[in-house]
Order: sequence, then structure tokens, then C-alpha cells
Amino acid sequence: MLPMSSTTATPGDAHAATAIQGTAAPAAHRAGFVTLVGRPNVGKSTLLNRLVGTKLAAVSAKPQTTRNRIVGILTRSEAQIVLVDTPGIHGGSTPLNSRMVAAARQSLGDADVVLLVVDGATGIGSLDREVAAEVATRVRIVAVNKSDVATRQMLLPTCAEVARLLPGAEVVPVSGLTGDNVERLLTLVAAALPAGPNLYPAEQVSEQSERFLASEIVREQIVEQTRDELPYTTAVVIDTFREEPARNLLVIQATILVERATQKGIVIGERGRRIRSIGQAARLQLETIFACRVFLELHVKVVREWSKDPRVLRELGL
Ligand SMILES: Nc1nc2c(ncn2[C@@H]2O[C@H](COP(=O)(O)OP(=O)(O)OP(=O)(O)O)[C@@H](O)[C@H]2O)c(=O)[nH]1
Ligand SMILES: [Mg+2]
Repeated sequence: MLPMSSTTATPGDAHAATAIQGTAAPAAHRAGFVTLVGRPNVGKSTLLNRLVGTKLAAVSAKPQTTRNRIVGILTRSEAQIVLVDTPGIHGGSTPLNSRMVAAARQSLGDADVVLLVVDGATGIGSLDREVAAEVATRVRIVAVNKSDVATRQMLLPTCAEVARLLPGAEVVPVSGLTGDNVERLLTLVAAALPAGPNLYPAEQVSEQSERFLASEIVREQIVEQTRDELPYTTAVVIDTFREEPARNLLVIQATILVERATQKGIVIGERGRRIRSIGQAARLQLETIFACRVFLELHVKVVREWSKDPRVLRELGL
């Protein structure tokens, strides 16, 4: 099992952290929160997964995949980098959308370093400019992502425009997908953190529970496998999460919430084909993440307008 959520820390918890470590940190050691922000679909979650070296955040080709603040912790000898992935910032106004954007803005308040992510393959658009303007006084580093699919001719003007929009920020072309240049990005990020001891135990990689991670992996597959057929209103609730160490088995039962009966049909698919495929792909990922066999059972339930219901949203941690 992954060491996910044994401790939570907030910025300013350095005293508690000293207690965790038991010894004073060496003078050059740094630690702090790095918040990844940007418009939807630029690759923030892919970059978080790559930087931490473990899949923690759902990724999909559809915008607005991330809904919650997701923490990934990278502990090295010289620094502990606490990366915070956020929902893409956009102008949507439904209750779900505004909660997502509020979660992103709140994470900015906690940040020691703000890392703006833009898409090097598409260049800078109006939404990127809006986000850049919103965080202009706080951004220290800009990752121009997807360098693997952007030519030099595309990257150079994008980097130049970023430098013009955000004078003084470090601009780094990277690829979250291939890992190209992420080491350089990490070096810059670590150097920008305040001096201090670790904020979390060195072996902890996330703040989210294993249940949450499981629900995100299932949701990622739903988003990925239903593509444009389904509006952006599915959620996954984990009903059972039971470890059976003697059998090296993890039993997960989950309910997929949709808003209409027609959507239920889309998720289930002809003769259950799609839900089987969603379940199979999610199970394979979960087995890799949790390093054990996984039994995954999925149900689909219609909950009318759940994405507008504050009570349901609260239950989902949104
Ligand atoms: N070629 C390429 N594709 C990438 C890279 N990073 C992300 N992608 C793709 O871009 C899409 C969006 O990636 P996400 O990581 O979900 O983007 P995000 O910024 O977290 O999106 P939201 O959560 O919706 O705000 C996915 O299809 C990724 O596979 C990259 O470095 N190169
Ligand atoms: Mg995301």
C-alpha cells in the first residue's frame, strides 16, 4: 500500500514538522508548498504525477478533469517539495464549476511558490492570459508543458510571450508526458522554497486517502471512455475498500453517480460492454498503484442533478 495520508500539514506547520523529524534540519534544507495553476487541460495533473513519480491525479484529454486540490509530496535530501494540483481555472458558473475554481483559488493562498502551467503545443490564449493576470504577483516559475509535441518555432514565441506577461518569472519548457526537462524544473522549484525542515514524514507521498485515489482512477476511466457522449457530471463514490492481506487482495466496490437514466445507459454500454471495459482498465491501474490484486465492482446510480446539490457536493468533498 502507498503511504498516502498519515499526516496532514498546513503551511506554517514547521514546528510540528520538527517534532516529526526529531532533529533540526540542516541549514540549507528547504520545504514548502508549490501550487500548480493554469487553465483546464494544459497538463497540470500529468506534471504532478510525473514530478512525484506516482500516479496521484486523474488525467484525461477532456478539460476540467481535476475537481479537488490534490497534494503530492516529493522528499529529497535537500528539499521537500509539496506539490498541489488544482482544478483548471475557467469561467464556468454551475455550482460544481464554481466550487472547482474556488478550490484552485484557495490553494493559491497556501502556496510558497506558484507554478503556472501553460500548454506549449497550443500557445497562450485568452484564458491563459486571464489566469496569468490573476496570479501575476505570485508566479515564480512557468512550465511551458507538452514540449514533446511542440516544435522550437512554437515554443520560442510562447516562452517569449510568457516572459512578457510575467517579467521576472523563470520559464521552463517541459514535458509531463515524457519527463523531458522536469529535473531542471524541480531544481528551480526547490531553490524557490523557503528554508525549513520537512513538513510531512519523508515516506508520505500524498494527503489524499487511498479511497479517494481509487475513486479518481475509476472516474478517469469514465471520462476517458465516454468522451463526448457524457456531459461532465459523473462522480464516483467508494462503498467498500477492504484489504485482505492474506490473499494479497484489495476489494473495492464503487457507485458511479449520473444525473439521468440515459446517462446510465451510456456508462453501462451495450450489454454492459462499456462498464466492463471501464472496470478492467481501472482495475489494472489500481493493481499497479496499490501493488496487489484488486477486485473492483462497479454500480451505476441515477441521482438527479447531483452536481447542483450542495449536500451531495459536500459528501464528495467538493
Ligand atoms: N503530448 C503531451 N500531452 C500531455 C502532456 N501533459 C499532459 N498531456 C495531455 O493533455 C491532456 C490533459 O492533461 P491533464 O494532466 O489532465 O491536464 P490538466 O491541466 O490537469 O487538466 P484539468 O484537470 O482539466 O485542469 C491529457 O490528454 C494528457 O495526456 C505532455 O507533456 N505532452
Ligand atoms: Mg487536472
